[in-house]
Amino acid sequence: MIRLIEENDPTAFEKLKLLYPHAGKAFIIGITGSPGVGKSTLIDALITEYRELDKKIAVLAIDPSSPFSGGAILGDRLRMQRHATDEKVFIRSMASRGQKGGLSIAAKDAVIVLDAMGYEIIIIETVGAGQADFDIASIVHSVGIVSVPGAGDGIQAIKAGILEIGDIFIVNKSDKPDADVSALHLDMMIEMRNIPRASWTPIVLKTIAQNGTGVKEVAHAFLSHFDFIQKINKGQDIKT
Ligand SMILES: Nc1nc2c(ncn2[C@@H]2O[C@H](COP(=O)(O)OP(=O)(O)OP(=O)(O)O)[C@@H](O)[C@H]2O)c(=O)[nH]1
Ligand SMILES: [Mg+2]
Repeated sequence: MIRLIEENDPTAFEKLKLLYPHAGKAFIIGITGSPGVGKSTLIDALITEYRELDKKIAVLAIDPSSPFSGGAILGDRLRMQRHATDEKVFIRSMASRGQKGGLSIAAKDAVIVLDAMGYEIIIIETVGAGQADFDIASIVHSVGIVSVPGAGDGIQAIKAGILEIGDIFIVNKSDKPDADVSALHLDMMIEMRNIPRASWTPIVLKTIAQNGTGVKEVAHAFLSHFDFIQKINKGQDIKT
């Protein structure tokens, strides 16, 4: 089905309509950040955490920049390979086949397929965020922004507009110097966001994805955020 969606196959839409009633249960997480910050390594470690909670989990690695499955995507697969034989783990990459903006729709449709198949957690990895041709925040329940320490204040990597869409901020590679400074700086920037009182306050966490340090906390932070938005949705149901 995902292949049909990717190829814009005319039969995909009819088939999706049949799947749609079976979707709507999954928790969809977006993981985004600059190239090389450790998104795939972090997701690999998150798979381990969620498998420990016996969650069925799918990962879609999105590559908006290249029309073909390039090296980066192969890298993604390699980094998550240890889960390849786990039948409750599904890992796939999607590339844009030229149609700009089409990738968001294709990814949304792929999520419906995975959701209907009973994947309880679906993680979408994408490079960068807020890009015109791939709007991750509109597809997922929770957005995790991955950055690394250093590079000046560590925030330079987080471009304008990204701060607004993040629910969980992850300072990965915190084995490197100045991780605390970067985390603190993020905390300050979030505080300045001037968030309404009743809404979710973003969490900043430090990880060393390579050896799994801090990843359990990230896994639980996402689940807490999902709980939070479900409660809000229920509250809205009661009011209306
Ligand atoms: N020192 C250190 N290196 C890490 C850590 N996590 C990941 N790396 C390394 O950083 C490099 C990039 O990791 P990836 O997981 O491929 O990063 P990515 O963000 O998915 O990269 P793209 O998908 O290409 O944007 C690899 O060499 C990893 O081994 C960490 O916590 N500390
Ligand atoms: Mg990657």
